[in-house]
Amino acid sequence: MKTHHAAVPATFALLLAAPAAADEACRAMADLRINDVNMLSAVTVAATEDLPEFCSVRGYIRPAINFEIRLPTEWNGGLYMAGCGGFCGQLLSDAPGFVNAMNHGLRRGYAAATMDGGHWGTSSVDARWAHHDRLAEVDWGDRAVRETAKLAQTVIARFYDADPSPRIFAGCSTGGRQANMLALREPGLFDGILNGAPAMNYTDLVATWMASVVQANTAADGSRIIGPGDVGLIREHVLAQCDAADGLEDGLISNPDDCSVDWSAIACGEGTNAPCLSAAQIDTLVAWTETGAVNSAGERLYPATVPFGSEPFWGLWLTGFEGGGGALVPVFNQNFLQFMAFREDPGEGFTPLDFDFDTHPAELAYMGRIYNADTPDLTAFAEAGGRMITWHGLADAIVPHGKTVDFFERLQSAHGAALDGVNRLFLIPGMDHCGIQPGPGITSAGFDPLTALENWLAGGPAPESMTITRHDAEGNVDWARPVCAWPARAVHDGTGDWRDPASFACAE
Ligand SMILES: [Ca+2]
Ligand SMILES: [Ca+2]
Repeated sequence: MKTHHAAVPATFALLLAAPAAADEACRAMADLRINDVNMLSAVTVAATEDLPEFCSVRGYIRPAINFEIRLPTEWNGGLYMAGCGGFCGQLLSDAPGFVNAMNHGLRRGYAAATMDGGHWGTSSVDARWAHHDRLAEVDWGDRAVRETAKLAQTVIARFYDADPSPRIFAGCSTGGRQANMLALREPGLFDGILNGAPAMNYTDLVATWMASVVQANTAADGSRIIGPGDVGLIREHVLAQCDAADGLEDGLISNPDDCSVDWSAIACGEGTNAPCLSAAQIDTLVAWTETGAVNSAGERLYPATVPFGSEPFWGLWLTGFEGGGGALVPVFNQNFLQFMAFREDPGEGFTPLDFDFDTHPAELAYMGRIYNADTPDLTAFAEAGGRMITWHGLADAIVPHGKTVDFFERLQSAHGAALDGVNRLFLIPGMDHCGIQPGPGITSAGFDPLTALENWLAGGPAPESMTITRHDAEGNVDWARPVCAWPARAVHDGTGDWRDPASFACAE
């Protein structure tokens, strides 16, 4: 990619390298007059060990979409925009790592942009901002991303006197929902999209499915049935039954959908002294991992369940931690039901236990039209030349991969083999939601879909595999292997060292 410099008036051309001229070009961005946009500041930020020198442009798109655009002095010609997670609500310009983090692109020389989803919240699981506020809900639904993306492209064109290419969006979880939304509603806005763990049907996932998870783990007296003290036993038992079932004893459950767990060996019986699970706890596990969200007729309301192998991550999502904290799913579910899920907010007082699986799912349709990006039709995105890489951890207990696999099966029915040239799915063994928490698999730091997307956008073939790498606590490579484009899987050759990627090949 070419390197560009900030466009400065001809008078200053001889001073191009001088900091004063670059700073003047930056400060001029604060004076741009753009419809519906209030610029607040534009300042040059000096290079650090972590980041190159950039011009930081901050402001808001009316009424309340706060954004930051970072324009590096040494520009690679592209745009990298990051999505946001959960209910968003904070401008996380310096989010670390790769997930919903614009600096990941800035480090490679992209102009970078991010936004807060169109409202302020105390955290990404706080939805009080949505109480009787349809405009804020529409902004969170898609306008915050779309308008920030358009604004970033305008500001880039003014600053560098060139349009960005390629234009890349990267998001995970809600950021993945935003990725799908862009492909469906604004197919020409980005050339390439990195789509992680997409929460694409927010109403069915965060209202219906999460309510089933919470109800299944709540006893008649309101107490939690499975708590943090039970997870170790469950985890050991699941691993013992599922690790080798994928053909390789490596501490990872690479095909969680192919394993079924018999709980009887750890069920409490008369006179049991060993650690064991009560009948109620086993009922909860069966509801979480097999039954899922169902109505009173037994019909499945969501095509995913808690995957086997996700137990190491249950503290944060499902059960809470020893000593407190965690268990975000009940909080997330309750906030969504109270303030976001229904056309008329039931508000405080409505709890996950009030969710009725026969009547409430149909009442979610109104807000679903605002939030959901679940239509298996990438025709317009393909016609615009779009390329997407979708990735999902196979140990994700809050946005389980089953929905993404179901969506890809529907995409494949709609597009056939042409799907491979537009959107490729990578299912990553042992990975937590968005690769956030360390566990038996890798975190988001252990793979690099951005390079794969860059190569694809530069005219290379659609990616067939990527290498995932696990590092130990000292930072040395523990193991590495290919992860293959769905529906292929990395298959072990039966004899080689499983820590060596050469021992695997992609096969269906
Ligand atoms: Ca509302
Ligand atoms: Ca295994």
